[in-house]
Amino acid sequence: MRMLVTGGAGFIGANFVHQTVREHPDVEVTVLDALTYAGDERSLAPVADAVTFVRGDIAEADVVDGLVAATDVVVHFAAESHNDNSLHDPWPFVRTNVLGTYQLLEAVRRHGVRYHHISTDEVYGDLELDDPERFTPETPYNPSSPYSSTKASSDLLVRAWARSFGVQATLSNCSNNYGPYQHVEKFIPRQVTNVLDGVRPKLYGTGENVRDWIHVEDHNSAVWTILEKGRAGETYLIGADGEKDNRTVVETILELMGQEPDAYDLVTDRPGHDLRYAIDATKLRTELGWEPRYTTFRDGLAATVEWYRANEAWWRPQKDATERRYTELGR
Ligand code: NAD
Ligand code: TDX
Repeated sequence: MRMLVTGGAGFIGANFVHQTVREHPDVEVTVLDALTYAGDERSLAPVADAVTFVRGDIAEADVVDGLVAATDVVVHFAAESHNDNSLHDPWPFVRTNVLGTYQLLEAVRRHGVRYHHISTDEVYGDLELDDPERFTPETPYNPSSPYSSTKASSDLLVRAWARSFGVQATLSNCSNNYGPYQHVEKFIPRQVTNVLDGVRPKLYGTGENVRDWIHVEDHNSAVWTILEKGRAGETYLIGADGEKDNRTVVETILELMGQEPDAYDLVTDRPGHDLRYAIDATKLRTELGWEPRYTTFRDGLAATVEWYRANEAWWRPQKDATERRYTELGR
């Protein structure tokens, strides 16, 4: 099978390519990635001999058409992915997440290619802290930020192309991922690398916001389960029952790194900051038989801390520019 992975030089995409090369050696992988500030070809170095890398933009029809014509399946990870950036400058989010997805959908429609769309639980908006409900595939879309609204827009395009044009598409909406190769702008790597630099972690607002953490390997094993067993036109929610408030996550990082648990600062909150996300993954577990492997957050987090400790050469080039952007935003 020939597989085109968009965004394969980013955090989740690179981990997906590693997992695919390791566990599905019969698959011929081509990565299409624009190498924006968030992409890093070095994340693919351990599998460079096993994959074909193409630097290109998913919003450019010609680039996309040629590659889609030569594949059997597209797994679409490429996106502008950071909420804080989307509040500062939404245009790259509209261009990549909406127009880019449109170009891919038109290409898979023309060439009759199977398509899997990677999305986020943020399309559902947020929950109250004490709400007993979690997100399900039936929860109405209610995105808050430019990032999540462009992801919601792209999901709706996929659903329409599946229904109206018969495109063989599946969708997945996953909760917050953690693990190796995540950009230092994101919450967990930012705090871990701050501590390594002798800087105090920075919690937005009061730190009470809740995210539903899943290890990136579990997200990607779920994507493989959907590729193998999912039904066309269906949406699957991916989550591993990992709800934690941000304060608890920071305290755990501090403790794992030998610091006092209160050695953090509260900083200006993110505008429109979603309070809580929580995924009900019953459909994925019962219909497709998927189970997560990283069920102890503390162990997965400890391994992630060690990865950042051992791989400073990977993250160091991004760190100063990232913190300069945060200083401009007052966070
Ligand atoms: P990331 O920012 O680490 O990586 C995105 C990749 O896409 C980068 O390599 C970048 O160079 C590439 N890219 C951006 N614009 C492009 C364009 N126009 N053409 C080609 N390539 C382009 O993001 P991530 O955290 O790995 O997220 C991957 C996907 O998973 C996204 O679709 C995101 O919405 C989704 N998702 C992420 C999370 C999470 O916790 N990180 C959770 C749920 C869903
Ligand atoms: O320095 C920080 N301090 C802080 O308190 C940063 C960077 C974040 N936060 C908070 C904001 C969120 O409540 O931590 C939480 C996680 O923040 P992010 O890592 O920016 O993730 P989030 O906004 O929840 O979105 C992530 O999960 C869903 C990904 O970035 C998205 O791509 C994905 O769709």
